[in-house]
Amino acid sequence: MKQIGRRIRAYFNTRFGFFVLAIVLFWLKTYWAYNTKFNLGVKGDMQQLLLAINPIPTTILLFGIALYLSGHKSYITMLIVDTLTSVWLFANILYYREFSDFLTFALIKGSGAVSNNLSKGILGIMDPSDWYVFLDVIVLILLLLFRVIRMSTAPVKKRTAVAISALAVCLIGANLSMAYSDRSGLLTRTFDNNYIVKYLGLNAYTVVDGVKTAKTSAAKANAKASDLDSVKKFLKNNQATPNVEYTGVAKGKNVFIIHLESFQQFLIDFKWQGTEVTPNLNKLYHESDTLSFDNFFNQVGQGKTADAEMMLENSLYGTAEGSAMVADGTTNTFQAAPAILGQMGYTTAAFHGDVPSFWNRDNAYRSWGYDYFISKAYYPSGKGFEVGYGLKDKIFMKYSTQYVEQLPQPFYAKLITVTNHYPYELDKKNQSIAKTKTGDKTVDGYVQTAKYLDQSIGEFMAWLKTSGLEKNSLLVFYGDHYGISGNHKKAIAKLLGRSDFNDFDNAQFQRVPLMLHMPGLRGGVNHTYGGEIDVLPTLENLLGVKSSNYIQFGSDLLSKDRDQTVAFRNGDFVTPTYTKVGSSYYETQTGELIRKLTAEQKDAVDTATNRVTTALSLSDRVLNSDLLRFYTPNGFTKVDKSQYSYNKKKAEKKLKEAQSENTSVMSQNKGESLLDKYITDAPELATEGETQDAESSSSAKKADSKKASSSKQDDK
Ligand code: GP9
Ligand code: MN
Repeated sequence: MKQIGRRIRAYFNTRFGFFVLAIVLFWLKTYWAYNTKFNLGVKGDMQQLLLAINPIPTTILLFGIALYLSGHKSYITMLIVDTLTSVWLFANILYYREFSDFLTFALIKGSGAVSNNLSKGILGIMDPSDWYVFLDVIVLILLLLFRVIRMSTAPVKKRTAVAISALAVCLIGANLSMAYSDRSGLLTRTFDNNYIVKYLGLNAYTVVDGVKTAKTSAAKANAKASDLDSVKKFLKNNQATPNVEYTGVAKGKNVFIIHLESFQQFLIDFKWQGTEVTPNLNKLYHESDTLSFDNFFNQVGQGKTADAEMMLENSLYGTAEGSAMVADGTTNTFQAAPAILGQMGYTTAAFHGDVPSFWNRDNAYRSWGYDYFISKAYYPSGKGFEVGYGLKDKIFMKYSTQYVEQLPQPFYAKLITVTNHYPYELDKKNQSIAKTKTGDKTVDGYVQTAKYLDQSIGEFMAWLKTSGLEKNSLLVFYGDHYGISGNHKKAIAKLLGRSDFNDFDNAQFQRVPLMLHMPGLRGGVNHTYGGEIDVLPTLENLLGVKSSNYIQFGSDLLSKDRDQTVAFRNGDFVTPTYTKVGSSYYETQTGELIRKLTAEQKDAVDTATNRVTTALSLSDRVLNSDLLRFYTPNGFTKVDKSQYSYNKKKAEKKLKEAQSENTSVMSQNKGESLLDKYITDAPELATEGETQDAESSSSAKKADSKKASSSKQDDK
């Protein structure tokens, strides 16, 4: 026994032995921190495995630097690297506790929000066990100080050091490919910092973030005010006059933006086995006080939901590189809908039953001027409450109203649903229509989740009536992007009862609903061609806001002189006459492929192409170079991000205080909540007592999410 002990000690007395010990300790403590200090949403065995092993490659690489040095210097370097990486871990633990997200260079560099909020409450948010992350460093120092381990001066061969670094690089590669097999597009789509940490580890995340920041800040540093001139000129030349008949008709009304996840236009009035899939939305679509658009297209790129949000609330396109909410949401200057309306006296709130870090919403929403961001932690949790990316829509809608009713009116509230998201999974109890029978697994569950979403909207609308809110609210419903991608042409053809489905059809299939509903609104189905970029100017006109004051790329959909070229993010387009897909052109009305363009046709498609590419590249320039910082619209005050915090306790306190204004639904109901008037058939809520407070049920949450499917790659 003694001999074994002596051997181990002798091993640790070598430099290589000490190196191994330092790595093992660092690995263990990081894994402990992952599991106890963060909520990374690990699902399935593969993710568990990756979480366990992902600290190893980068730790070997970083600590391995010390092996290139000789004698004491080597040990000291190892300890310095260990300390620095531990400080980084510690800082992230503190930041995460407040923001449920990881620190970014952009935050550290640019925004006052971190320093402001962190330094203020640093002691309050610190937990004594946070300090355990320094234990390994202390243990190593003590072992050396008390000579339990002696520093070895015997050199480590250069060859060995190089081999160790090479091994680390190979391991990083292996880690990355395993991560990609579970989550395609992990680095290109950069959904969520939590994902990168979960799959690749905190240190790898830091490098990814550093590279991203370096790339974006170079473009921003070189930009100047005059770069906006071409943008302003383009917008001026392409401006459409808003429709005066609608100007200000919704002035002062509450605004609800209802984000219908992955909801396509073809679902409207669609029947499966003789039953309407979405009767509630169909009803809204046809109501005389709903303005519905049947040639309205989604225009998202890689950023999908994030692109839709960017267009809807800023009238700027998502960038070619992916989610601009992620790349620019933290640091850029924006003049977004919440800020515009907030400065007109509106209370603004976004609602989403997922973690706030997804698509960097937590930071982007601050830059957009949202007063409140009601995310996952604000909602109750319980067995079966979640599926896929978050809270099930019926539960989400119901519990959103307990905050909606507290918002001082008028308010602007955006509710982002999520159950109708790929891979369209829903438990038996919540299914109320049979799967379609195309034989394509990705496609066949779509009607089930769409129906579920529709029912949640029906329940929500009923509550709006009960609470009296419907009378003084304008509701904007929109589908964010396709649910069934062009990779499923055969199944789509079957679903639509057609013999074939080609690229042209797929371009037309990008239609999503847009419905504006308000009692007294002069409605009807409008056939203008437009897209998500046009929603904000349309809304602004209804609310009596002058869009021409802002840098916005869309135009009022009700305008009589608007250009109806709808740009897709890849440069393709649809106009009422022509559709461009890649290098092919089609007649939009007949779907006929144009084999040889006439001179007139060539002229028309060239004009459209030019318009589309110019708009996209100018919009990209605005975001990539942060050009809005050089322009403050008349009467608009630049958003001060540091003023916003989405901490649950703070938000609830602020809401409570706001009740004295007597303008919220709840205060007008003598301070009584109207939540119990909300009628839902959500089976999860059927037995009282199952509902628990969000924070007290993390174990239930973990158990639940473990059960959930491990593969949630987006359908590309
Ligand atoms: C996640 C949700 C999904 O919070 O909004 O985003 P998507 O995958 O549709 O872009
Ligand atoms: Mn989406």
